[in-house]
Amino acid sequence: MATVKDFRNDIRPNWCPGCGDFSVQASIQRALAAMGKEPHEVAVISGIGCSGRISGYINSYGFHGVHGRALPTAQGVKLANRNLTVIAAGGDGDGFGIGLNHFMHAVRRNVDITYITMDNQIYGLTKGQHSPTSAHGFVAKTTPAGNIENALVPSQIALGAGIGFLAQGFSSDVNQLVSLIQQAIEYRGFALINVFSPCVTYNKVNTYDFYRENITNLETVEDYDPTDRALAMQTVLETRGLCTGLIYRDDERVSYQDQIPGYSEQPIASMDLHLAPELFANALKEFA
Ligand SMILES: Cc1ncc(C[n+]2csc(CCOP(=O)(O)OP(=O)(O)O)c2C)c(N)n1
Ligand code: SF4
Repeated sequence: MATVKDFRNDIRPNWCPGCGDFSVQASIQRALAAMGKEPHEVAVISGIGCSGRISGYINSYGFHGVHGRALPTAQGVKLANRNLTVIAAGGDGDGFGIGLNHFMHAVRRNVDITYITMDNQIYGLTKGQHSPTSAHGFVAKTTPAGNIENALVPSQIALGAGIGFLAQGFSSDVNQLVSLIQQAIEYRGFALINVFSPCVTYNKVNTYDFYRENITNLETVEDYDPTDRALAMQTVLETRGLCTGLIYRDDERVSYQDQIPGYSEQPIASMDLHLAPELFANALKEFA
């Protein structure tokens, strides 16, 4: 059986020391090993950004794609090979800026994949511009006098769009994140885990201490019921999205692939798609 070590490769992440993304990488590896997965059973598909590099740092199938486009690729991979555990990953800019349209449609469509966003409320890779999740008033290179736009709150958008599984984690709480990733992978449908993952180099406001002081951990809230959608919405509104744990889960929703008429049990990836010579010759004749 694979261990955490088997999900590691020999590529050293070039993230800054202290970057929250290290914990996300370790949590994914721990969750996969704890679930008894093997590296060849997993595909990690990422967008562009510091966080997007994560697909290269996990020993599994991987695809480091185009900025904002991790989700369409990940959904395609899952539909072509339903036996794979598919994890899409990227930053808040990748997922909720340029990729927001794909996010809304992935929620609506409900293909069985897990999406892990590393939300540092800034563009890290391109060296510190404000992002869609940056707070109003936030000072960045692109907003020297303070951000005049309001922040987009991923949890509110996800619930509003009708998501079936929503959780949030924090890079400082690896045990919680490992458990959330396992639950999200087990969930049969589209699952989002938005992780508060500090950028220690460019964001001096949303630091580890900031999150420690401002996050409400729903696991400590008595009587919180993650199956109650109205309560989930009320909670993300009241906390302005600054809450962690399992926020909402709907086990009644049916996944996309479970509704495709005639969807083959055998993945395309393992079908013998070779064309018999006579069929090929006949096909050529049609163009003669
Ligand atoms: C189509 C396109 N537009 C813009 C860029 C430049 N770009 C690369 S990463 C990025 C944003 C990175 O921020 P985020 O997605 O939040 O990830 P982080 O680096 O913070 O992990 C941008 C704007 C690009 N690579 N491709
Ligand atoms: S710039 Fe920020 S997000 Fe990028 S690796 Fe460094 S700490 Fe992480």
